[in-house]
Amino acid sequence: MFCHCGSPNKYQWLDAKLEAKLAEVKRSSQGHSNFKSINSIIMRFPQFREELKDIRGVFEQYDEDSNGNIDYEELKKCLQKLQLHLSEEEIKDLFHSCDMDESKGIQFNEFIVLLCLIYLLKEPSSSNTTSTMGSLQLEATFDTVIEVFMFLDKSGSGKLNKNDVIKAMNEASPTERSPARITKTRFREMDWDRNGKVSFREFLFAFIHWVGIDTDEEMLTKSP
Ligand SMILES: [Ca+2]
Ligand SMILES: [Ca+2]
Ligand SMILES: [Ca+2]
Repeated sequence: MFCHCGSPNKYQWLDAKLEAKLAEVKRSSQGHSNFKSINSIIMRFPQFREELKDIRGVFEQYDEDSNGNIDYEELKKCLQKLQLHLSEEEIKDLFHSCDMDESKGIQFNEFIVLLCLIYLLKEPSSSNTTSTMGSLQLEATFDTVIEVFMFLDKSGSGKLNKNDVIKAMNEASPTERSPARITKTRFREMDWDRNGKVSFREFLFAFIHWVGIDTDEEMLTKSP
């Protein structure tokens, strides 16, 4: 009761909002995903890696004091610039929910997650000449990441349960079904707070780790 760790309601509004958005995306695309199997996703990892690394430029732009992390004030300015309007409480939640290692603000890998959540939470821009995130390439990358999630979210609920992942793992490759043990391990890797379901946020953290982007990588040269 007095332990805040793994508290299921910690970021309830945020996860609920994201779930609703994802379910909506799934419905509007009628379940269409360009990915037909886990292998087709894995084959794209090198490209994802390059695209996600390009986000570093955006990170540096918002890391005004160049100390290698986005603090709360820097996040506020970032949200202003991207025109995502949230209450003070919501901004705090967003900040802490992306600070997965609970260490001095948002590092690069956490920022990728943060930016993707912002993208999802934002209403689509009313004019189609300007991009909502200031970069069409960035949006295309996030759209593809969301497609990966869509591929895994078989039930279309906006979050993953174990059955979704088992189904996805075995789809289109009946000859080489993943052993249940591996599927379970993958699922546990993603289910950070161990509540039996994988939120989009948890999925993103696991995903960028699989793709090969980690906290301290390339940051080493930055430390004073
Ligand atoms: Ca900073
Ligand atoms: Ca952190
Ligand atoms: Ca979870």
